[in-house]
Amino acid sequence: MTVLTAPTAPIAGQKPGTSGLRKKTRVFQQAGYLENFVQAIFDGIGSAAGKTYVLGGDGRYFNAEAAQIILKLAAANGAARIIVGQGAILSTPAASHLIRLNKTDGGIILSASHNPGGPDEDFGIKFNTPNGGPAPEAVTEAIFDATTVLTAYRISDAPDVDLDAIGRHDLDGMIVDVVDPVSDYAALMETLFDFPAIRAMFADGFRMRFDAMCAVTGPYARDILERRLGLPEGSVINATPLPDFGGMHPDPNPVWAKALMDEMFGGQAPDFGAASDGDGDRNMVVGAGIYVGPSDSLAVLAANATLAPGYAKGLAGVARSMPTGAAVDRVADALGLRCFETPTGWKFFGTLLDAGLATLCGEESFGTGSDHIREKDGLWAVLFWLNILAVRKQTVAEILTDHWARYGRNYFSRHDFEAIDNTAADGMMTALRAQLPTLPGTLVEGMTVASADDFSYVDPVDGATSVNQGIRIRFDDGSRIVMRLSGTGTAGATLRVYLERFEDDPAQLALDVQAALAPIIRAADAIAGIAAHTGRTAPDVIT
Ligand code: VG1
Ligand code: CO
Repeated sequence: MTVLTAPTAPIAGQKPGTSGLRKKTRVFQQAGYLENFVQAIFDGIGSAAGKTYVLGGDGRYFNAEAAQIILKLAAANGAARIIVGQGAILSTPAASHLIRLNKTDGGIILSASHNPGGPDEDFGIKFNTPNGGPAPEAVTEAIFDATTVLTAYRISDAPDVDLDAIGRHDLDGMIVDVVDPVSDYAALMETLFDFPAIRAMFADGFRMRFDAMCAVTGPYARDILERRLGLPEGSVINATPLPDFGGMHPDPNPVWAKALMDEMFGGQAPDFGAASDGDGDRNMVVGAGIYVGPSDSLAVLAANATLAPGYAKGLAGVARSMPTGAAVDRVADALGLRCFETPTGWKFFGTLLDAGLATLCGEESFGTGSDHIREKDGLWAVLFWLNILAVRKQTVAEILTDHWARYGRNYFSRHDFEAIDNTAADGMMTALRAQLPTLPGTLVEGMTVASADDFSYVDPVDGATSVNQGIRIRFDDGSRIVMRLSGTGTAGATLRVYLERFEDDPAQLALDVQAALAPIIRAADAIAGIAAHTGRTAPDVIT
């Protein structure tokens, strides 16, 4: 077997976004596209020589082929060892855990997360650093820079490795360890949560539905919920990962997980429902007849954290992304915890977690996690909720109602306008930025603008600065609008509008969310001219 040096030329646009490089699958399948980017990862981080990496993905179309290509590139670049999930499957949180557990030099995760999969849908690739977390901006920039100067990639012409066979394999002198994707992750969960209490609750007849959306969490949820915790078989549905996610859009929100929502709001609703996304790092939790918004979920976990054995000592601090609702800030205030506000994307939590400044982190986009790994973690959040329910012996509705009565309620919603023409979206954001200096003091929809800025972040640990992270408009009653363009889409631009209003009047805690936010929704259009710039009068997705 020989190592080939294949001449290549830079391919434009290989710039990682919020979470890795995401493109249409057919783009990734173009000759040299994946090869170039992976070679750039190795070049961007110095070299792969002698290194150990974790490799796996969410099982979407092209996952298996891409894994074989990456193994051959790694071998030819001199990597010592790759730890691969069986069948090239690893959820993003499980990959993060394996990187940390095995003290590897990082990992490569194949996923476009919540984006649909298939030949005409999306594919993605992400590099995680030795702490198990998504590469910070300095690293993704170095990788991008490397893509722009490539002249060749190195690849082995060895035959494919049998990734279905657990055990040690050899690829041109590089060790390939194929491991069970679930067991180490499940063992970690057992150290964090009160499994006996959850098992007793299930044995008592507690009913739960978990919708794996034909994505990667099926095997994890089956092993942990059904096998280890005794949830009746069949409670986990859509549990086999499929290359096209069975045609589902594996984004766990009320719109895309509609079947679960219908069941949870129907006559025979289970006590608890949950869903996860393509790569297993997002979660949606639902009680019988009540939906838990992600910003509220983070706050409830923070307020009840000490009920879980892994967090019994209390939290060092909490962190949320800037657009996320501020419900957790109120819990942090009450508990005397530091609360950090970071740009969108899990990579910004890494330094805080590594420095021990934050224990729990969360994003409004159905992501919650902790310092147990360096990614958000869907099943972890579900187990955390189960632990709380098992100890408090209350319903989800009771827990949420109690929470709002105690801390007040941050009504929150995100409106997404998808696949907008790029020029129109950029034009709108430019016009909005130009207004920022003159907005304060103006009256919109009966509210006075208190401040308006473009969020810049200076990492409190390493001083790294990130600018243009989202427009924030704050009103004098504490309400807020945030607007930013997505960094994970693959077609046109996606405008995200985040709307928030705080309420602590006991008579106003159970309003319909969109009704509660109506003036703020109108104000967003009045200020930014969304309809005028984009031609869109209503969002495509409301969460
Ligand atoms: C979105 C979410 C962000 C999340 C990111 C990756 O980014 O808003 O909160 O961290 O996806 O999540 P953007 O730039 O499209 O708003 V995942 O589960 O897609 O890795
Ligand atoms: Co994801």
